[in-house]
Amino acid sequence: MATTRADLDGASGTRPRTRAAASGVLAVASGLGVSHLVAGIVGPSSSPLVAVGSRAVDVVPGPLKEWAVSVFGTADKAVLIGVALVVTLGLGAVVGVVWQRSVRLGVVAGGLLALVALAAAALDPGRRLLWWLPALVAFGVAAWGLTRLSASTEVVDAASRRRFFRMGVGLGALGVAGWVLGEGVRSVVAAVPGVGRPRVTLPPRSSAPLPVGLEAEVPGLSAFVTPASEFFRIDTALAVPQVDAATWKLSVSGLVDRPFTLGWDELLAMDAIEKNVTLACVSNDVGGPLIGSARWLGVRTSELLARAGVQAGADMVLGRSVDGFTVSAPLAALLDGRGALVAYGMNGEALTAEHGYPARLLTPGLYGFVGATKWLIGLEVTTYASAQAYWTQRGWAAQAPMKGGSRIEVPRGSSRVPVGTVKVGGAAWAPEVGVRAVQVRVDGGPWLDATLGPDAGVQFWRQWVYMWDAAAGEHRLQVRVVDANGVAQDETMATPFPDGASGLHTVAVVVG
Ligand SMILES: Nc1nc2c(c(=O)[nH]1)N[C@H]1C(S)=C(S)[C@@H](COP(=O)(O)O)O[C@H]1N2
Ligand SMILES: [Mo]
Repeated sequence: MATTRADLDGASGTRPRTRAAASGVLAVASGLGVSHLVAGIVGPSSSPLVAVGSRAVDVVPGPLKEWAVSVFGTADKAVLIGVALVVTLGLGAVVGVVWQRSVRLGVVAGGLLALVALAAAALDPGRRLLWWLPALVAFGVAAWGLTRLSASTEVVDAASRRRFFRMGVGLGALGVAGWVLGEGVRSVVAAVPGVGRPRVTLPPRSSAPLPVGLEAEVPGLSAFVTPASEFFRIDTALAVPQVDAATWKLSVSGLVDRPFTLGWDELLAMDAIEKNVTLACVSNDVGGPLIGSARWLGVRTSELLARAGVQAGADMVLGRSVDGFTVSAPLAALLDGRGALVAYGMNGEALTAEHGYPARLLTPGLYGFVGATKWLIGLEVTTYASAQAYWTQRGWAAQAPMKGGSRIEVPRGSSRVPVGTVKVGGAAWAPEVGVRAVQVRVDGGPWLDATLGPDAGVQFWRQWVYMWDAAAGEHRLQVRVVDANGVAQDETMATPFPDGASGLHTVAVVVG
C-alpha cells in the first residue's frame, strides 16, 4: 500500500510541518551567523541583523526609543538585535514550510528576506565597498542548509530523523559560531592600526601630563583620567560608523559669509589645543556611570567659525554627524573662551571609532546630546527658532548646560565595611565654574569637608576622599559639591528628562 503525505501527517502528527519549520529556523540561523562573520571583515554595519536593526532605529518613533533606553539602558542595542533575531527566525520558519511545499516558492520567500537585508545594508550611511556581500552569503548558506535538511523531512524514519537531527544541530552551531567569531573579528579588526583603525600621527603637543589621581590611594575609586576603553559610550548607532579620514570632510555652512569644507589633513594642519574636559550624558542618573573625563585635542570651533564669518542673527550651531544625528549647541558656547573643539584626539591618541573618529564636537559644560556630535561632518550656523536637533525633536531640551554634581564611588551602596576609619571617596564636578569644595554628611548630620584630589581645570571633575570614623550600625552617606562661586549643588530631585538629573547621591552602608 502506497504511503501518502496525508497518512504521514496522520500517523506522526504534524511532524513534517514541524520539521519544515525547524529546518527554516536553523537554516536562517546558520545564514545569519556566517554572514555576521563575513560582515565582521567587510564592514560590521552590513550584517543583516545589524543593518535591519539600524534601519528600524531610524524609523521607530521617539517615545518608543526613549522607553527602550529607559527600560534597557545601555543594553538597548542587544535587546534590539535580539528582537530582530527572533522575528527573522520566525520568518525563517515560514520560509521552511513554504520550501517544503515548493522549493521554487521557498527560494522566492527566502529571497525576499535577503532583499530586505540587502536594502537595509544599501541604505546604511557608512556602507563600505562589499556592503552587499553579507546578505548574499546569508541567502546562500540558508538555501544550502534548507536543501540539505529538506531531503530528510520527506520521509519519516529513524535514519532520516537522526540525519535531520545531526544536520540541524550542525547548522545551529554554525550560526552561533559564525556570530561569536564575527563579534571577535569585528573587535580585533577595529583595533588594528592601519586596518580597522587608521594609523594616525597626531600633531605634537606642549601641555604637561595630567597629575596623578587619588585612585592609587583609594581602592575602588574610578580613574582620574578615564581611558578611552572605559569611557561610557552613548549613541543611536547600532553599528559604529566606520569613517575614512582620507575622504572625510567637515563643512561649515548656514548663516555664514564664507562657507567652506575642510579635509582631514587641513584640520590637522590647523592650530590645535588640548582641553581637560568631563563629559556627561543627560541620561546619567544621580550617582550614575554615564560620565567620563579625558584630555581632548582639537581645533577651536571659534577659529573655524571665524574663518566662515558668522552672520548677525544666528544663535545656534547644528552639529551634524555622518549618521544623521544632530546636536544644537549655543553659538555663544562655541565662540566663548571655554575651549569648544572639533576634537580628533583623546588622551594622547586618535579618537576611537566608538568615540567619534575621525573628529567630534566637544563643548565643555554641555551634555553630550547638545554639544558632542561624534563622527562630525557639519557645523551649520542657524537659529533655535528655525532648527531642532535629534533629541529635541523627541522632547528633550534644546539647550542643556551640564549640571554640577557629585557621586560616592566607595564604599558601594549596600556594602558592609569594618568599624574604624573608612575611606569614602568619589568624584565631583562643577562645569564652567570649577570645584571649591566637596562635602560629606553622615545620617543627615552636618556637612563635612572632604579632601580634594588634583586639579586639571574647571571643566574637569575632582576626585575627593573623606576619612570617616565609622561606628557600628547602618549609616547613610551623602555628598555635595560646592562650586568656585560658593554655590552648593542643587538638592532638588530631578530625573534626567528633559535636561539632566539633580539631587544628592545617597549611599547606605552597614558598618561592622
Ligand atoms: N553621531 C552621534 N553623536 C553623538 C550621539 C549620537 O547618538 N550620535 N550621542 C550623543 C550623546 S547623547 C552623548 S552623551 C555623547 C556620548 O559620547 P561618548 O559616547 O563618546 O561618551 O555623544 C553624543 N554624540
Ligand atoms: Mo547623552
